Amino acid sequence: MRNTIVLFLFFIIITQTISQDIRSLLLTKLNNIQYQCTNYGCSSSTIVLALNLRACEIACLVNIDCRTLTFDQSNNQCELFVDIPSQYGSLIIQANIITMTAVNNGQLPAPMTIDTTTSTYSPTTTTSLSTTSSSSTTTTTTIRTSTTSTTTTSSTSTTSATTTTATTTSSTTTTTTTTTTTTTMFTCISSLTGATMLLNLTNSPSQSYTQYSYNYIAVTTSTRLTLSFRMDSKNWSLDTLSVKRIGTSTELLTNGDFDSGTMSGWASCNPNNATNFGYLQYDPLYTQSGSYYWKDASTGAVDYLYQYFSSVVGASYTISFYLKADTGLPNSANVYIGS
Ligand SMILES: [Ca+2]
Repeated sequence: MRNTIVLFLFFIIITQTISQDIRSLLLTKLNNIQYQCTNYGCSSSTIVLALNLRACEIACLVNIDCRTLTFDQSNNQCELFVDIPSQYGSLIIQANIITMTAVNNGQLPAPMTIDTTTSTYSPTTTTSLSTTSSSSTTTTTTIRTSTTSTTTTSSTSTTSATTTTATTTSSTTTTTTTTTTTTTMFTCISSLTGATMLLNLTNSPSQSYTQYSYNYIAVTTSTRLTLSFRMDSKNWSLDTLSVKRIGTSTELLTNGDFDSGTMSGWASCNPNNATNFGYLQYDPLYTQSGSYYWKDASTGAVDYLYQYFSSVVGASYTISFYLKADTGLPNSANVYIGS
């Protein structure tokens, strides 16, 4: 009878040993990745201390329910999970953490999205992570980074026979990428909205100083006269501008002939970054009046020259100027009044 009991116990031990021996797990290894349960539906985990990853693997193998493990190389903490990441939880990048998860029937788990929630990874970098399971099957998981705000909350519960400890860890990582598109609107262009075009020359042939004259009825108390030029490789010459209210002799432009030798009264701008844009030129041989004129060889795009003059709403004005063209192409000359 005593021998029978001993034999029976021996049989139980053998059976138990055999059942442990025949359990095998095919694990996918993810370096620097931590599995976290982020769903209250997942089962509680078990934390054990393991000397190394191999010991942690064995601990998982011995634990009949273990299907996922994480091993922290910094403190040898081995955490065993019942679930696999594709069921509950998520994978996050975490240095020194190795996550191994079970491969069922030789099938790799479904591709999983790994959230980057640590600042050690550049949020603008896209990295591909390749992992190899023990059956030499390779799966590639793409780490996707987000430029929007992301919040990751993880919770871990540890339960023992006598005490219950619940630890909830929340971490929030916010990555914000702001793209600012600055559109510079030069006042010399914006004020042209609603202006009246007096002159529009495109690819003009060369011409000597030619006077242009227009009548205009003012609609505002301050009226702007704007001239726009382009001539690649050659130049326009502008001189002797005049604005007078019809019936009077008072010149309303300041320095309309440029012969103060300064830009007094005038403003110019080059919003399109053209080269060889216009400038005040001293050359008595090529002026229409005095010694100075406006020389403009704006290349690649147009530039602008403008001046405001006082006006009376409803009153009529005569605008005149002299314009000379060389033989550069392409070229354009436009004159606007108003606004
Ligand atoms: Ca002049």
